[in-house]
Amino acid sequence: MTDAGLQVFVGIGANLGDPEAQVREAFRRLAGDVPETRLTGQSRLYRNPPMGPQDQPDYVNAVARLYTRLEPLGLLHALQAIEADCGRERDGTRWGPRLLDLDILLFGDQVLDLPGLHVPHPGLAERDFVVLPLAELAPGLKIPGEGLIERLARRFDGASLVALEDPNVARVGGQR
Ligand code: PH2
Ligand code: MG
Ligand code: MG
Repeated sequence: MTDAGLQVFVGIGANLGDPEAQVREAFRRLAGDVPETRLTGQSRLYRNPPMGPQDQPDYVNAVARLYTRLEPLGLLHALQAIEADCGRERDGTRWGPRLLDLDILLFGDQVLDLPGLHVPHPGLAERDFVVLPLAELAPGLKIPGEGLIERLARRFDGASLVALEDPNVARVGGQR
């Protein structure tokens, strides 16, 4: 790539099959399968209870940092192709269980209202399983309309998130 493109953050979630393996596979595919795009950071993986309907298994969540030269909808379609490849079937159920969910959280500092794509992700600020991994990965990050990630992170005590690896494990671009 001649220029690095825009910094993008993607939320990863899974709660069916082997959720931890699905999330690790998602990182591998984000690193290798998306054109014009580099994976430059990964948060730890966190097991946590479902938001929404409670009659579904716990989730494993994480956040990835990318640099992409794709347009927003081009990246969205690439992420949907990875979801489909990883076995996701869309039945239209809101907040239902899934093998793999990849959500664009932030796209540079853009605010987008496109068909099927709202950025910043509308639920971002209210979700500890998004805010805390994001704060870990990108201290000092500014969220359009919300301010600093640290301000959002202070709302949560992290009690419902269980990290699946210790903080010293080396990962691409993670903050140590
Ligand atoms: N995703 C949902 C619904 N509920 N709960 C947790 N803990 N993590 C998720 O990623 C999640 C959820 C729909 O996208
Ligand atoms: Mg989604
Ligand atoms: Mg989601």
